[in-house]
Amino acid sequence: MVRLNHIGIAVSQLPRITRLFAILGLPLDHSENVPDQGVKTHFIPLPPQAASIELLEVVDSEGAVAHFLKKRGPGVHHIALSVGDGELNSICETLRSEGYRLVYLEPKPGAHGARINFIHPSSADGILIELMEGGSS
Ligand code: CMX
Repeated sequence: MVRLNHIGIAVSQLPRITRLFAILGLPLDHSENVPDQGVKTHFIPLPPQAASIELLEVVDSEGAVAHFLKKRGPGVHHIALSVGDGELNSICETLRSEGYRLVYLEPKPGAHGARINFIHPSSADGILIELMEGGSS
């Protein structure tokens, strides 16, 4: 079963946006470095904790989010969908065989210990879609 996991927002002023969400009753819950992705991720769970808002703070100026911020400025960066355990490889294979462009040849490690890959925005109507398998949230 596929379900929404999080919406990733590229941020340039972390305290400014976390203050806004805190005022709205949505405090930061979990922060984690994901060096492979060039970011520190900060998760704001959404009731009933089925999905999160993920704030993406750049820690690698050569990473994908740094590039996005330079080109487009802060804003919604991607949507993330969780797939069932053991389904990521076959879903990626199906997508490839249907002509969709995936960013990685093989899934990589993401936040919460998940395995991740991305559908390139050029084959998803301008939306970067992260596919996730496993992980603690
Ligand atoms: N959403 C929509 N479009 C995007 C985009 C995004 N997040 N990022 C880039 N694009 C657009 C670019 O603006 C460009 O558009 P134009 O051709 O119209 O100018 C187009 O995609 C192609 O860009 P590109 O030159 O091929 O590649 P980029 O260097 O911009 O990188 C991408 C695009 C998807 C390959 C890169 O962002 C990537 O590798 N993403 C996967 C990793 C990632 O995003 N990690 C951060 C999240 C980590 C996490 O959640 O833990």
